[in-house]
Amino acid sequence: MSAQPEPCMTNLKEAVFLLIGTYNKYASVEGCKKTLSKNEFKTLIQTEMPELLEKSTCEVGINKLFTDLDQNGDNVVDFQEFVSAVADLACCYHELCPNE
Ligand SMILES: [Ca+2]
Repeated sequence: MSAQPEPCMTNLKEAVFLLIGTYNKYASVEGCKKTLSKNEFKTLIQTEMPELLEKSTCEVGINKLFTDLDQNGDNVVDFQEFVSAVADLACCYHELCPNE
């Protein structure tokens, strides 16, 4: 599936396509283009969400995060595993930024 914008783009659809496009951008760098290797995952986190990791424990943090996300233990993070983590993250941010 290509992440091409649709004619009737809403904010939510745009967010979904952005999520897909961001995943695909990093997943397509090496090996299987549909999954994130540990290297691709590391680049994604360091580029898109550097605040998730303390600099002093960066490598340890990346490994732990990768292991946590790789739910089926096949040593790659597929899109479903990635989206599941993003959903958890969205819940955290939602708690931090209540709709008042
Ligand atoms: Ca996996």
